[in-house]
Amino acid sequence: MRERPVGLQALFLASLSWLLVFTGIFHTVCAEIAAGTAAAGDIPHRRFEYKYSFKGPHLTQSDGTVPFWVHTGSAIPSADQIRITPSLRSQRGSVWTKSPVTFDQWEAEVSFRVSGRGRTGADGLAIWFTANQGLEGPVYGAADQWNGVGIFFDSFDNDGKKNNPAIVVVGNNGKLVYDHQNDGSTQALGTCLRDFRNKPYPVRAKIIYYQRTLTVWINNGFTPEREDYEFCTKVENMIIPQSGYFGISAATGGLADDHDVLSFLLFRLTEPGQNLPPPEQEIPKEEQDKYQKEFENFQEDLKTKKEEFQKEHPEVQGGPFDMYESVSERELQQVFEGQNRIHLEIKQLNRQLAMILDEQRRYVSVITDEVAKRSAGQVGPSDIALQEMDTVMSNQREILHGLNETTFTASLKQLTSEAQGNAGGLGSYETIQHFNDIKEHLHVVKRNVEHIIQKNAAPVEKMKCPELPPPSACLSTTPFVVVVVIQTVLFFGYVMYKSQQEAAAKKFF
Ligand SMILES: [Ca+2]
Ligand SMILES: [Ca+2]
Repeated sequence: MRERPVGLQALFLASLSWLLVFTGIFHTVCAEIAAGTAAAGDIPHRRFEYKYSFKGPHLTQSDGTVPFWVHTGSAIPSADQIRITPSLRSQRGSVWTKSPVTFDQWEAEVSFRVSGRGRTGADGLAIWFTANQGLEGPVYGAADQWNGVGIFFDSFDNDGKKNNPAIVVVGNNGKLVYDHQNDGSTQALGTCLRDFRNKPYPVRAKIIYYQRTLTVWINNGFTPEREDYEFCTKVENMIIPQSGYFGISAATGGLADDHDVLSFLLFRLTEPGQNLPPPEQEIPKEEQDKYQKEFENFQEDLKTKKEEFQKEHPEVQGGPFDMYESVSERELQQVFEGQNRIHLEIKQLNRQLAMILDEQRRYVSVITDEVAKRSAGQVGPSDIALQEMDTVMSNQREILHGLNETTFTASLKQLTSEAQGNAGGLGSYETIQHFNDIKEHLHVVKRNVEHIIQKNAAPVEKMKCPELPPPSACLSTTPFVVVVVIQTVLFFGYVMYKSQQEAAAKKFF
């Protein structure tokens, strides 16, 4: 009969494995179809281009320049941002990539702050992609008649239509002169109203040029979330130069704002199915030498500063870094050892208390049994014994309760004394005191219990002839009462005898 189920099981397993294989194939096919759908969709490959990017916290080199970028006018790079203009009147500044971008689809993420004390500011900030660097000029600090595209963050309402601050996209083939008086509204390819001034967090703009469409997304600086973008505008069928420079410029006028750029990150976009860009080529020898020199300068500087420090502080051995390290290491070591000691002592304490608690519980359970038996089987004679038992019981309960509390108190006291740096002397003394107290209590309890048992043991023998209750007035019931009393006494005697035997068997003394 066992053969058949095994055969059935094998058949079942075989069909299950085939099912799994088919499911696997089905899933693979589905995944491929899904991938195909995705491939046909719009998710481009994205690669970070460090040569067209900058970001803090080490934005500048020792000579104050930004690697791969040039800056002009009022622009001042520092470690974590580039201040394109300070909030002073009639300032113009800009930063531009040193080399032109040679790929035609990209995504730029720009993080900046426009801040000023006035309710309105001026003039604004512009992000550029142009065939040439517009190093100086009247359009937000950059050259007019540009060839390419400018995304303008226009703070000041020149035409008085109460539609500023606004974001405006203006394309130019190199011939158009910017219509400043109308805030470029006659030339705008796309626009959206956004207040980008004086925001708690940096404002972020994401500008994507992909499949001949320029899209602008804005994070309005109310949250620190990086991906919290809102759609601003979209320009379709937009032609921009094959190769060009990225730039950021800003200008102030009669009113002034600080225009600070925190980061510019550029990503090259490649359509799915197209060949991925070749890996980054070696940095040219000239640049390599320059960065090597930069590194050597930095090391030299560090060495000089170390020597100066040692000259000024000859008492410090092994340099400042070694000293700080050793101090922190020592502290850590001390903390570690202290914690370890506390942990061990608490563990030991817990173990001992658990043992005592265990013993206590045993006492209590034995006494409870005894009391239960007595209250069930005894009539009258050992009320006093019962009372004593109750006293012992309540004592026991108190001790148990006390022990439970002691577990925490002792641990706490131990911890406190350790923390106060008493080296555990006081703590251990108190602990010993506690244990002595507990021991004493236990002895008292033990004596009490012994006393009760002895006291009870004696009456059991004597109680073979207990005092009979006063004869009832009703004669007819007398024989009945006598029988009942004799039975009760016999029963009680038996119970006592049994309990003594049990007690002896348990050997808890
Ligand atoms: Ca304006
Ligand atoms: Ca306006």
